Amino acid sequence: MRYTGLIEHYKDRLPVSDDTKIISLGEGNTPLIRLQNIPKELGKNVDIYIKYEGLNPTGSFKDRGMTLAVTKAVESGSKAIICASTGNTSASAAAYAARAGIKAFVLIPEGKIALGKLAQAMIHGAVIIQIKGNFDDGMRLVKEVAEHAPVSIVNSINPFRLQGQKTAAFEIIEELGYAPDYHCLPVGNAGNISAHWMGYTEYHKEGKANNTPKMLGYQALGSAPFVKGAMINNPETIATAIRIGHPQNWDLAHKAEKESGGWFDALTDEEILSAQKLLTEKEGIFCEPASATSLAGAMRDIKNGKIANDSKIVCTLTGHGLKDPDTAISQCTNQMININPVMIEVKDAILNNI
Ligand code: AN7
Repeated sequence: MRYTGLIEHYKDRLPVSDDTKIISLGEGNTPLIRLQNIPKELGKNVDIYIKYEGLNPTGSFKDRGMTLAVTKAVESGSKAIICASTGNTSASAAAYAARAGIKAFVLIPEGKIALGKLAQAMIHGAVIIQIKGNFDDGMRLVKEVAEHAPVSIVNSINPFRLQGQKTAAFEIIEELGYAPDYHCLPVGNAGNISAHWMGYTEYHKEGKANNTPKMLGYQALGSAPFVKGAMINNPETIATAIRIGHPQNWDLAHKAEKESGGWFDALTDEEILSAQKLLTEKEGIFCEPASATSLAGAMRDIKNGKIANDSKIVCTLTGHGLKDPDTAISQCTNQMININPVMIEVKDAILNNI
């Protein structure tokens, strides 16, 4: 059967009816890739699977929640959506609004969103409101303005976002035939970790999985309110997607941590970037910096024994590497070889480097 997106696929588990007009770009159904080289280097016996959410239509996991949030906004008669964003939500909102024929307003922190995400929001025709402030300022403003203007909020405080995103857990259980022992995610607003926990517990209660994973939430050290146990006012990290100090799903994320027996921890920017590079060089998988936080955390906790030997681990890679070309290029030291267009010089370039 032709795959036509996650609402169609999971419509019995989502708040839609036969009359609902579905706004979809074919999101979901992303690859689960077993790592082949990195686990060997860790010196432990573990199975690590990557859920490659960067292969969603706009290049991030946000599409899972956005398809449902926009579908429901349109169903309720909304002509405009709004969000604050570190980038990916704005790209996804812009694309789904275009698909639905409605308007998208996106509030982004000036100078702090990756180039690919900005290009997406722009080309899809969103109204881009740059603020001299960070994501948390934008989120506060969005909540305020939604009480005074006819717009539907599509940030993860919108419960339909989490309903859509829970389907990633369904896909993992269906593909593996069981739930993993650990599920590692990068955490910003903590919508995704909360949504995954909803998905895992839903399937577990129905006997579709014998177990539930421990949920491990990894943050960037300069932007780690869950690790600190309190909100942070000036979050900083090179992983701009998760440069968030006032997470919007505080209680739900703590519920996921406690009920699953998981934990939060933080990684330095250096650890995050080196995990991103390791994935590209050893496995051929390119994700954006924030996404690599999940693998960076998993690797550290495998090495230090917090993650038990013989475990099955899923790491979500939330966004595609092409989202942030600047950060990718800036950490590469590859020497460019400049030549004249003659065969002998190409041959020399090969023989000198093989
Ligand atoms: C690549 O786009 O918050 O913990 O405004 O883009 O569910 O917030 C992005 C978040 C992880 C964190 N990885 O997910 C936004 C935004 C990537 C992201 C997260 C984001 P949540």
